[in-house]
Amino acid sequence: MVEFARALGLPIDISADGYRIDAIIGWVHLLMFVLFVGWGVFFIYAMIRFRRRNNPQADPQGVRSHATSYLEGAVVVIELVLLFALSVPFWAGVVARVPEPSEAMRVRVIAQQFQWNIHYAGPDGVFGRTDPALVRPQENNHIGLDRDDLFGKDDVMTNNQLNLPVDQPVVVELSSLDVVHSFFVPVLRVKQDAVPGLVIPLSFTATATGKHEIACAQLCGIGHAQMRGFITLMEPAEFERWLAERSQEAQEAGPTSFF
Ligand SMILES: [Cu+2]
Repeated sequence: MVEFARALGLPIDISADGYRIDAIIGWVHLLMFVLFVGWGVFFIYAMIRFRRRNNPQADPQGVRSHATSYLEGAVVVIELVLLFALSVPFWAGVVARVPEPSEAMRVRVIAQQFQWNIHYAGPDGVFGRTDPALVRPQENNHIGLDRDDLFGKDDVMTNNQLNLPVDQPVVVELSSLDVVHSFFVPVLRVKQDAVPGLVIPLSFTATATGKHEIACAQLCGIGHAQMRGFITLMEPAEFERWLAERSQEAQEAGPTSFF
């Protein structure tokens, strides 16, 4: 079923759980195709069978067979199977189950008209304090990170570039500075609205290195189409090196320097 879904033109899947989404997409499309063909054939049959030339007199009693009721019943059963055998277990086991802080790497993604702000805790693993009063777009501090905070000194910030390690669970803590956006990475099969005032976690495990696109999947204003970021998946050692280097640069450049 996964292969069937791919044949429909889905992007490559580099997420540990992505195959389950693809299976749902495959089943839904297959069953909708059967329904489409079935109802189409029935429609044509009814037009020919009950054409006016052969039925000059209307039949007030109408259909006597229960075949269509059974068909409707079968459709309901199939939809219940799709919902309770595929979708609900996936939601409960993957989407709603966010790994504990100890078993996953955490990164903050703060959406904004029209860019993705990324905040890494740095080598100490603790996010520095952020304060709306410290937001300085001209200094590239879009999220108000406090560099004087003990935990904030080694933090790393990037714009529109999310670097992550492969083969380990990642939790993205997603929020928004202004309006509703949606964090969409097709190759990871994740899509989640970013809602002002909420921090919404989403998790995935990437299985292959490479550079892919992050799209905003919620019309968020005049620059929505330009709200495009990139995700680069790296070997864990390479990622650790990158993070340490950027953290070092940030600390050497002093408290007013942001990248
Ligand atoms: Cu947006």
